[in-house]
Amino acid sequence: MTKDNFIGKSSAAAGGWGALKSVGRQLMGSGAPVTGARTMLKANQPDGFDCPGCAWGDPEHGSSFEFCENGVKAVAWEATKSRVTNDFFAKHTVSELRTWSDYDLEHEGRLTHPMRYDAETDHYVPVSWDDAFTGIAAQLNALDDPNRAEFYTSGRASNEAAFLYQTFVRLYGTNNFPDCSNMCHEASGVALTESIGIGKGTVQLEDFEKADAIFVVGQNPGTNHPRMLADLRKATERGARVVVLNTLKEKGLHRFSDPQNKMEMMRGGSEKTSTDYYRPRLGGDMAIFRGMAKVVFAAEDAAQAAGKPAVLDHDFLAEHCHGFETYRDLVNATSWAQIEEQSGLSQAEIEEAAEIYLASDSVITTWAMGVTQHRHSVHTIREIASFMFLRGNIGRPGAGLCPVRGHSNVQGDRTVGINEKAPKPLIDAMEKELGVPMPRTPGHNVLHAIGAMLSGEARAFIGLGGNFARATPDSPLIAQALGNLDLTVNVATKLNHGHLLPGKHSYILPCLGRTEIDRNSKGERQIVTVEDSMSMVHGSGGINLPASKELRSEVQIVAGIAKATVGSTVVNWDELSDDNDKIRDMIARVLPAFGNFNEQVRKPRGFHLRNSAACREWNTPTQRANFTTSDLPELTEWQQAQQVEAGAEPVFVMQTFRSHDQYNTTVYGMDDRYRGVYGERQVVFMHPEDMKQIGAEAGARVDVRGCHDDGTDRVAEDFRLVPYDIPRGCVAGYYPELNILVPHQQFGEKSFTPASKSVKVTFRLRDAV
Ligand SMILES: Nc1nc2c(c(=O)[nH]1)N[C@H]1C(S)=C(S)[C@@H](COP(=O)(O)OP(=O)(O)OC[C@H]3O[C@@H](n4cnc5c(=O)[nH]c(N)nc54)[C@H](O)[C@@H]3O)O[C@H]1N2
Ligand SMILES: Nc1nc2c(c(=O)[nH]1)N[C@H]1C(S)=C(S)[C@@H](COP(=O)(O)OP(=O)(O)OC[C@H]3O[C@@H](n4cnc5c(=O)[nH]c(N)nc54)[C@H](O)[C@@H]3O)O[C@H]1N2
Ligand SMILES: [Mo]
Repeated sequence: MTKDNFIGKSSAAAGGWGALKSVGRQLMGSGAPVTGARTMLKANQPDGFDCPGCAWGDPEHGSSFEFCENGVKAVAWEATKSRVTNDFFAKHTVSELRTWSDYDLEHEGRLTHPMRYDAETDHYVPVSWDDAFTGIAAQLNALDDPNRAEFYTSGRASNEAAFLYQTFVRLYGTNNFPDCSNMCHEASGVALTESIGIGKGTVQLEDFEKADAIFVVGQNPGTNHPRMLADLRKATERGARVVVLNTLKEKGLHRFSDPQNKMEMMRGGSEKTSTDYYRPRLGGDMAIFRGMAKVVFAAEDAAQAAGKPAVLDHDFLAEHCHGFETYRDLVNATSWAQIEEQSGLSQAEIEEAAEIYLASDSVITTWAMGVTQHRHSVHTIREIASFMFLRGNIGRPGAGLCPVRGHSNVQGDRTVGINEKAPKPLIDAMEKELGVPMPRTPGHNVLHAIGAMLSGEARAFIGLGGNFARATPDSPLIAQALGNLDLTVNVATKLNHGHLLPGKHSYILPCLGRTEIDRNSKGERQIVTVEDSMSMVHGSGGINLPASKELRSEVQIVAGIAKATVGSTVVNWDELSDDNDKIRDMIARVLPAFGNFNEQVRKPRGFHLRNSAACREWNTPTQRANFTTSDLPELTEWQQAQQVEAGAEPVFVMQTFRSHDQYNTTVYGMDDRYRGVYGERQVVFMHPEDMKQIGAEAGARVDVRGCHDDGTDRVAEDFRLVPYDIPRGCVAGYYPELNILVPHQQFGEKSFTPASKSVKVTFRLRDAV
């Protein structure tokens, strides 16, 4: 496909031959087809490593290799034979590398040696581990206040690395823990804590086999949680209803052809992954759930009037809930006109969806970024929880709330202490364990860290994985801010743009990946642990030889920085980092939910961390499940966009999401097969009528301009328009390219999550070329 012909046919179903072909290409491309295939067979197996692709749960009895195209991509990406050597850094200056694309940088392969930035030559030069640790410690200890350092975590870090990291950072003296979760499921954590007293989902994988209806809201599992498709498909096959709310018609949410099913592959068949599909406007989900609640209340009134059995679960409401009457009044006071306008669905469609809820004894609701990355996300999730309370759809088999997490251990990192809010029970337990005081003042989340960097208050940044520079909103501002720091450190497997914005002192510290064998000083193999979206904790041990002899585990790197910075009087870093069992013993002492951690984690599928809300125990201030007290937003971003004066440039609401060929800021390839876009990522999907309105044809070149009014001109230049079946006034395009348009001042109420699914933009046609 040429650049001028980038719009093509999309696949008929998710999975199938297209997925197998793509897997073949990935394994060949990694330069190691045989090892690659062998490596894949150990993904998500009891004696293998946890797939770094997503946080979907593993089946209890799944002994055979679970097929997942994007899991293969994630593994092949890490298990590549390509290497970034010291010669590579000698050949290219940092300024030159900054002009490379994300794709080109990561395709150079795995980092192999610790590097230090030399400002005079503008090159990264090799450094010994000890010199790197001492250099970092000198900068950290030179700061007049520990709160001037930011300690970022991306969600691939293991429980052991994350726990050690939070121990070090708190001993150093701060709670500045910005992490990827702040840009991801933070709204779920905040909302669920308020509603049910725990910031996690309440269901386990087995519940998907028991649910009568599953509502899948604002997520694209075909690309981002492919193993979920098999569970949705099984549900529709046994007659459960799978109701999708998604702004787009996502391929994987229609049909899935299972590459493990030989008969189906032979006849080119596929099965349904959903039974009912609704397409709201961006940010319209809260209105839908409120509309469905109206229908439930109307059904209850009708049942009572007719002397029929109640529709509401009155026992659950009386015994377990707080604020029911207030919620009912709020729902009754909300007009259908407002619900219809915000959601973009008709009353009849919402009634139809609500009837499915009413006809189902057990309901699960799942959601991801389409729900969490809006201004009113916390309110939307509390609305979802309230709707589920009405019929007691929580804490019983086949029913519950399921935020589907992103990174493979983002949930675990939070459990073991990566939390800028410094939870009191954790700090109390840490103080007891170590016998020294720990900071209790809340630290910085991602947006606060950005603010502190922009104002000059922050002087140091350490990133345990991830790509802070590209994942965050307002990327050009962030780039500038990082470059002004005294110290930047990145612990990473591959080179990315974040490493190319060095502060005065800068280090790249290369670490082992999940797929690699990790041995301690005695040569004993070490395992790490992770927690999935269903609160299952399991072990992960690599099987491949490390990409370079110089690599260290994240645990060893954190311990190295810690020992050099805070010394070993309180914590014996050498001893802990030489035996992950000892770290796990310490975790279990600090967090009793881990019980006999070392024994439990060696069981084939690990163990389940007890979830209070799933046991109908509510750790909220009211000791009950709390109904929401929020009104619908006065105006959603879509409604605000409609309010432009006649004759003015039309304003659109844009969501920034993932293509089928990327992992967050890692771009695997330039295609988005399920959406029919090939060889091009600078695209914006738009309704054909909207294209007519701005005078554009398919493939037209445009500049996209942000509308946030703060004096900063935000322009994404030279994007191509793709006509697409998407609600009018809503557009979509890929992150991270479009992060340039996401204003860091526009964020979720209470969650501080950048509102990257509701960015107001306008379009200018570029001159025809
Ligand atoms: N292969 C692969 N796997 C991944 C990732 C990856 O990049 N690549 N990323 C991982 C991470 S960190 C995460 S957080 C997850 C992300 O998983 P997803 O949440 O599936 O990620 P997005 O691509 O952002 O897709 C958002 C979906 O929500 C829909 N949507 C957007 N706005 C709205 C709205 O207002 N209402 C409704 N109803 N729908 C809306 C979009 O159309 C899209 O289908 O995936 C994880 N897994
Ligand atoms: N506009 C917009 N912005 C978004 C989003 C969006 O939907 N739209 N989504 C947000 C979400 S949900 C998330 S989670 C964030 C993601 O933000 P991050 O987690 O910061 O970003 P990633 O792209 O996942 O990080 C990729 C880098 O991680 C490093 N890496 C990979 N594996 C390992 C490992 O095992 N160890 C270590 N130490 N490093 C490793 C590699 O160097 C790689 O370059 O982005 C957020 N930003
Ligand atoms: Mo995420």
